[in-house]
Amino acid sequence: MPAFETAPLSRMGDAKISDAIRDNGPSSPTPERPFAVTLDFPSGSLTPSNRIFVRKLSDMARLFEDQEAVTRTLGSGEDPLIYVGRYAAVPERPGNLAFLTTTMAPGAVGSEFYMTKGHHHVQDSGEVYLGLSGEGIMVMESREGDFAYEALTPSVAVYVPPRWAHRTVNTGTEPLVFLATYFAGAGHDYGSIERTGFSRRVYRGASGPEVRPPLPAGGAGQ
Ligand code: PAN
Ligand code: ZN
Repeated sequence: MPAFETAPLSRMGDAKISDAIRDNGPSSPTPERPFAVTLDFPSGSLTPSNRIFVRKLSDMARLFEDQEAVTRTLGSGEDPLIYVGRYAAVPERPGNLAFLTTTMAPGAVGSEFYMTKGHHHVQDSGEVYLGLSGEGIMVMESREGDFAYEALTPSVAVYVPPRWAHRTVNTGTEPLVFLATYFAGAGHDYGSIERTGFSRRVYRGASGPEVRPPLPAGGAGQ
């Protein structure tokens, strides 16, 4: 089995991902009036969408456990798309509620399923996720070291309390699509997860997904 599997872009929505940027993209004018967007559940397309961002393997290479598989794949010239995010046009400032969809390809790096980078919010605040399509797991870990996980599937909403880092994992064979909404002034802290990681990862096991700590070198998951 190849270390990486890629999803056809046609199943990831219509984003022009080659032009996509995150966080410094052009913003729509401040919406001072109510507005509505249309969600396409199977792809995560948001119409109209404001900013779009993409994460490829090279954007998050250090986060996967199997660094040999990462190096092998990037060295061969492949750089698989892991996920795409599409924001509604809400300015990221206190008082507003930001919301966006994420569409994650199915696949794995070695035996570790594709996942988001994962983050804390700079200003501790809660967040709600709603599963729209596909099958996934959210792993969450508090600043105090408590760990929890929940299945994220269509029609399931998961609440992330303040002070809990969160990461989403696609455990299925189709794109995982979900909506998230959060305090727009919260900010995203990726650095602490890059440094310390989560205490448990999500692996493709013989009889389904396994949420567990990495095994010692040489064991499964390496
Ligand atoms: C989500 C995430 C999104 C991408 O909207 O930002 O799924 O994951 P990363 O931000 O970890 O790359 C969210 O939790 N926003 O706060
Ligand atoms: Zn978040």
